[in-house]
Amino acid sequence: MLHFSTALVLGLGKTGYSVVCFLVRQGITVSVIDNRKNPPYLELLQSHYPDVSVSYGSPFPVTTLLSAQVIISSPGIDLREPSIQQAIQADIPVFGDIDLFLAYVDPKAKIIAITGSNGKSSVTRLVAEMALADGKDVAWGANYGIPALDLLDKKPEIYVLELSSFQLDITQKLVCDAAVVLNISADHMDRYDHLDDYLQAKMKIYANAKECIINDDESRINAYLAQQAGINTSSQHHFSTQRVLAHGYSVCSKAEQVQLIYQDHEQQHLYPPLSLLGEHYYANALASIALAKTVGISDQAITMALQGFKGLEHRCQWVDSYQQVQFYNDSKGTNVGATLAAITGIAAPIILIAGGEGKGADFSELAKIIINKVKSVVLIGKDKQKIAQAIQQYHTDFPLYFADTMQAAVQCAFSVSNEGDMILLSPACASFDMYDNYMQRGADFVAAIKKLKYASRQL
Ligand code: UMA
Ligand code: ADP
Repeated sequence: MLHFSTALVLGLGKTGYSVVCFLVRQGITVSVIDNRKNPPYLELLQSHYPDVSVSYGSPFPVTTLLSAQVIISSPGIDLREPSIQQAIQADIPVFGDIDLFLAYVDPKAKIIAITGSNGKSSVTRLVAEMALADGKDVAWGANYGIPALDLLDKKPEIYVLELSSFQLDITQKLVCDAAVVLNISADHMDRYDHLDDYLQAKMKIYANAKECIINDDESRINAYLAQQAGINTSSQHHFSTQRVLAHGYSVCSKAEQVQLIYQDHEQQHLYPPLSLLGEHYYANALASIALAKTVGISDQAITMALQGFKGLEHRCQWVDSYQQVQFYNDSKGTNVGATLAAITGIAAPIILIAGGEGKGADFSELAKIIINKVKSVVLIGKDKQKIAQAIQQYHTDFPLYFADTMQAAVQCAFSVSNEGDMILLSPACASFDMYDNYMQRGADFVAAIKKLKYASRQL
């Protein structure tokens, strides 16, 4: 258990506010500092916790940090900031909300931890559905939805936590029952100096996990694990969509139907695949089955959840069709890896709407494969020129269009479409340059499709 009587919280967003609420209830004196003058949870804090002092500082003043007993930092805050580094050098404990969660969670509860570049929320939700189908008390959240500390009140038997690399960066010691790194592709390259630093942050999830679920198809993950002596092989459970594993979770074909299979030398069990678009959902389903089995969820409940899972909104979601053109919303495609998965999963010919805040990404992988299935690209947002340059480097005459709003992008995509085409919003970028979040961006896309249909009815 951590012992302190005062704490300095960095950042007053969702995490910071949940930390304040939790610590005040424990009788700890809390103060908050933010780089923004008007942080998102300021009003709520002032009305519920008027005694908690909030200050503003950009960068965070070293003196404030050095006078703290402990510092609890929000995931969005870059730990490379010099004042934070000075506090760490001065041996002031700097940790995150997940450390607090772990210090206070009932030790009998099972904790499942999920990370990866893509698929975290889908797998978190699917594992939670499996637990629910088994009649278990389950709470899910962290990077997805409810902050971890707010889940403690529910006192469930099982916690399913989606953890971002930022949360893993700041967490000092993550002890959990089962963990997975779903996949690794470049993301948040504005926060990491090298892809290896990002990989290392993600791989921390396995360090103190009782059971490690491993994606055999991911060369970066396997190369990293091969160099580590720390992970006990008897606690490893492998999955692959590329080959049938003699001992593990795989995809197979039975009676001309795709099935998911678990087998070892003693047993074999078949599960139905998810009825969702994209082969990446095979991987998500396999990882979810493996996680669920390690915490004792029954095969029957796993099967029921797989059959009933409809996927999450804004992830490769079919929206509508108009004049034989199909529209897909993949607004949560916020990095190149997710957009590649969407393009692979959706039938050609595709008209792609992409762009936004690129987070320092290299778009060459996207540019290279675009020719295979995509017939034209409509670019929006802050990094539209960067994506255009990447595409033109590989395909000089590729049809590129530019739009300033989602409505204009949808209209443009539709104007160059033919019957049978798929218009896919999968930005490969974050939404913050144009929207509050990816949900707002997806909703704007759906609204733009409605307007397009409505406008033509008015003619
Ligand atoms: N802030 C600073 N300085 C900074 C950055 C932020 O002062 O350099 C302040 C902001 O002014 C704001 C507060 O910190 O007041 C925001 O903190 P935050 O950026 O850590 O965000 P939270 O609102 O606490 O939300 C975080 C996650 N956000 C990030 O990691 C960026 C949420 O994930 C998560 O749901 C929430 O904690 C609860 O656990 C969102 C996200 O975009 C969905 N995550 C990234 C992703 O999925 O790719 C990692
Ligand atoms: P995350 O929480 O990691 O962002 P989500 O489940 O919200 O993951 O999905 C985000 C995006 O990644 C969506 O575009 C989705 O279609 C795509 N995606 C989901 N699972 C995978 C996967 N296993 N591999 C690649 N892309 C994926």
